[in-house]
Amino acid sequence: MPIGTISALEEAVHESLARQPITDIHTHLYSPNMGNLLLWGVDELLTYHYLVAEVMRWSDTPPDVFYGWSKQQQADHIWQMLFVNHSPISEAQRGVLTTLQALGLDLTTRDLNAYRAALAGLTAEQHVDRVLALANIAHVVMTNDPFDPLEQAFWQAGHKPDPRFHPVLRIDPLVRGYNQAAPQLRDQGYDVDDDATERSFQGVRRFLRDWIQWMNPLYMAASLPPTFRFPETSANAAILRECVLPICREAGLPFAMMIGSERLINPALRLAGDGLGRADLSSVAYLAREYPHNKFLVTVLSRENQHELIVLARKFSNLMIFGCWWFVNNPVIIEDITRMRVEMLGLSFIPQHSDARILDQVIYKWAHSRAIIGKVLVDKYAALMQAGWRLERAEIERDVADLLSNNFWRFLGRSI
Ligand code: RAT
Ligand code: ZN
Repeated sequence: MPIGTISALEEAVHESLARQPITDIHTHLYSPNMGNLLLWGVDELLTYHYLVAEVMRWSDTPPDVFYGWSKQQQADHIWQMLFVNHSPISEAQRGVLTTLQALGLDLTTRDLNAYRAALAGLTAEQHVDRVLALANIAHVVMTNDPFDPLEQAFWQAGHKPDPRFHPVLRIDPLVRGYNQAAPQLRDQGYDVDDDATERSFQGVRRFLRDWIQWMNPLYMAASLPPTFRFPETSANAAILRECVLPICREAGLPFAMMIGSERLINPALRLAGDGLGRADLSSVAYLAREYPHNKFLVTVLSRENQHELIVLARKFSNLMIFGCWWFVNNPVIIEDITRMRVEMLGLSFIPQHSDARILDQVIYKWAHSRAIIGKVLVDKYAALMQAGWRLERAEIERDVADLLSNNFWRFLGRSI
């Protein structure tokens, strides 16, 4: 039976979005059997680097003093400054409230110790089950760093992640600062030079092949600066051309480029100290055009690049745009970007990823994004109804499944 009224449409869209299990295609979460790498709980939630940046605007405590405190002291300080002394209305602050509320905690008490106590005693596995159920997430895509000794110990011992958690081979050092990465490659037993020589290419290709075998990743990924250019006469570009692109192609893996992050514009803030810049997307066009047998997943950090990226996706089907990344993951910008994407690409994109660093955050990141995606879809379907198009509920469910899960798996060429 076709949908007849706007309120039936609203119900169908919001219910489809709530019921559709999500594939979260970019997170910083880890399988629970990866030990301390997986962060979760109230103190981690409060010390999220987005909130560290925000607390520094009110606090007289210098960053190095703050970072010298225990995690619990840091969380106490952030709670006091951002939640008690001022109303928590920024997106990252509101996210803490959405999360605590969904976990069943009473926000009227504002009793941080009670919130800590309510989660103490849970195992990581129990908390993973609960949080993924609350957020309705079926698949979590990780960010796995082959230069991290903890990750090396896990993967090289042949361990496998929980089947809901999928690896991604993250290779920033190779394409962002190859010359500094070379000694680390030699430490891992790869015979490479500091510069982009034939010996380096061979060593890096062997490194990538080995890690693909150990991890079995869904894709390879790097965060790139606004100054990223390709082609270019630099070691980074040579490694991309001679190693990353051919190995991605050989292994059938997309290369995810997250473009626009400027590392440590305020180094004292550490992880909270990165900024952004507008990227030159003609390099993305070059890659998509000149490497038609490679696939590219792309997201951009600058608001100013969003429209241009959508235009590129219209031109190249080996380019899949995804998510509203980091500084554009705010309601006003998510809505703007999602509307533009729908209007120019229909349903052929991946609207969101959480970028969660703390397990509990997937609750708020997805609750907030689902509401915005729902609002945009209701508007667009309502316009179809007005034009005389008869919409079936099953068609809405199909479209929502494409957005929240299937477009990703189809692009990878894998079935779930
Ligand atoms: O969003 C973030 O937490 C950033 O710090 C980055 O990790 C970014 O998402 C990235 O993947 O580089
Ligand atoms: Zn990220």
